[in-house]
Amino acid sequence: MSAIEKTILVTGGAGFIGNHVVRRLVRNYPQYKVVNLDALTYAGNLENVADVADAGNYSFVKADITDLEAIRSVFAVYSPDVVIHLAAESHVDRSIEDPLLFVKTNLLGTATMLQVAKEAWQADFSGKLFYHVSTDEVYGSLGTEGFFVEDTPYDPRSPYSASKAGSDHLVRAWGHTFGLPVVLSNCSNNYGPYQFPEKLLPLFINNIRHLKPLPVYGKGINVRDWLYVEDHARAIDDILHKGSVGETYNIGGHNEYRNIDLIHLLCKLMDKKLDRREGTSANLITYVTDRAGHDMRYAIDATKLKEELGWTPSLKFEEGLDKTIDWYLDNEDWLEGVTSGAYQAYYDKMYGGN
Ligand code: NAD
Ligand code: TDX
Repeated sequence: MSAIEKTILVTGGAGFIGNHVVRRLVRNYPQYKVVNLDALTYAGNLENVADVADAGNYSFVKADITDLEAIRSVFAVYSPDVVIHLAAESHVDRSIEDPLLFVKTNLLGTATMLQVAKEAWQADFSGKLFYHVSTDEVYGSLGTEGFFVEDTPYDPRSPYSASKAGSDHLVRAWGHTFGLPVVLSNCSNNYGPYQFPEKLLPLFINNIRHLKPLPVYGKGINVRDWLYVEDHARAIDDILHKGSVGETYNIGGHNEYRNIDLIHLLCKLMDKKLDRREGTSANLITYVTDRAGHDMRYAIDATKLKEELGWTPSLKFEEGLDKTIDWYLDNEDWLEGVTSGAYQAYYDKMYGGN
């Protein structure tokens, strides 16, 4: 194995996006040591990173980002040069059920990570970087026109997006006040393998598999801008290596769908793949009460990332969706594993057991 050039601490590396970031760094950069720090909440699963668990340049540490002493010890043991901070509570519906958990994890957790990084690095900030991974939801909700750019004013509207917006402000404050080298990115909706089946696509794929109702919120006319998760991980890699300290980069695929159109496309593809009569999956569509405060439209303008760092999405949506459906159908054990136990109680509470 080559000598270690730097140590990268990834928080939330056992979650959906984190596992793709960890896998990419471990495989593409043998000269980096990658430390995956995760509390393994319901959303974190070590199976997501099982294929890199034995790599010589990888370690896992179970710790909670809100636990100051635990994070101090992780820094003392591993002396990271870079933090890529993904750990968060990430599901909007859960933030409506339990907002204080989101405030704790996303605000206190981020402040704790920032403070410990500052303590550890302040003697010499050169070569150090705190990279904060955030969301387009901080910008609020769009009408039919326009896109979010990096200086769109913040207007978060759910406890989730407000806690992420607050965490972005904390990161900039540590950068401005203490000189901590920070960089941020705000990405649109991700989809792909290993996403917890509380989010739209894996939930609906799983329900179609089991011929269960597909709960469409409101009229299904809300618009999301979808990006394949590996394209997000590649953007994070580009920003880590080529981005400028103090900057923010928006990441998105210019790939907007109304929920109901996306769901019909999914239903059509799944009927074919499961060899079912056309219309079988669409018959499962059930309109349910809308999400409280449901943002109407998100759409990212990623021109800065394209022009400054040369990043563009690699996959067309139809291709990404096809790969994604195949992955969930080929990984039934994973789906069964994460939907056993507490998942059923969550599902019954949210969707009344349908
Ligand atoms: P996820 O919910 O799948 O994973 C979150 C991970 O963080 C889990 O592994 C969980 O165990 C861990 N975690 C939670 N609380 C923790 C704590 N207190 N201490 C340590 N670890 C903890 O989320 P995701 O979809 O992978 O999102 C990752 C990041 O990207 C989040 O910050 C999210 O806001 C952001 N983001 C997500 C999307 C998306 O579409 N999923 C889009 C843009 C930005
Ligand atoms: O059962 C459902 N029915 C439904 O109609 C679910 C779970 C969702 N929806 C709708 C709500 C949204 O308009 O589908 C859309 C997508 O919903 P989610 O998958 O919950 O994603 P969203 O709320 O858009 O947020 C996601 O993208 C931004 C991630 O969960 C966030 O972590 C990320 O920051």
